[in-house]
Amino acid sequence: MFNMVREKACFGMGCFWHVEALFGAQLGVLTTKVGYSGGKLEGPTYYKIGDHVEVVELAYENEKTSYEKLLKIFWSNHDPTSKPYKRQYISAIYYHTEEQKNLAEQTMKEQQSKHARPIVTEIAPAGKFYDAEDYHQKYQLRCNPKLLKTLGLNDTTLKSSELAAKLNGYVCGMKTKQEFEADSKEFNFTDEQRQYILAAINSGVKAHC
Ligand code: MHO
Repeated sequence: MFNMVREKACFGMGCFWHVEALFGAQLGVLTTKVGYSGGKLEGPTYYKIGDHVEVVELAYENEKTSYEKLLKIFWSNHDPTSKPYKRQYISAIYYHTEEQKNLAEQTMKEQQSKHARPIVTEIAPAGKFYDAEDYHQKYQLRCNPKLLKTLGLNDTTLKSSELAAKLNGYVCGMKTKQEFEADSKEFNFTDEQRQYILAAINSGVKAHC
């Protein structure tokens, strides 16, 4: 049996709540976690983040997506030329392999022609990743306590669950109803869960930061 290749990726694109939802909704992205990386301070927290950056760390399946595809999503969903008022919110790619590094640098060069100002994305090797506090994980999905309960998700499983990553994307409006229907073939939602998710999609509520 062919073993699925699981790879890691790490991106900073400003406030990590909606970034987690954006990537979680993508086909081939298995799990997502928000956290702090890119700095030297040991044990950063949201209120003592030091020189770290808000990032999302994801595990993806190379059969169904690719680093190139993830980079496309990265570049087209934020402004990589903007210099935020805090390092915490910078545009960043923390790579795990030489191949990721090369693709990050190459696509950054290609993207430059789309911008009048220089791209300021920090591209650096992935250092230690510190999980953010539980209340930041799957931030939007957490606002649906009833759904969490029917799915049996708690603080621990919210970080590791593939279903939670997808749902967090759906309830943030990162996918259309049609896309949800197509994706849901992979998951056995109960009718109640389906109704809840569809209601969230129909409400048109988008992720906020
Ligand atoms: N909405 C927050 C940012 C939250 S974030 C996880 C704010 O504007 O302060 O950084």
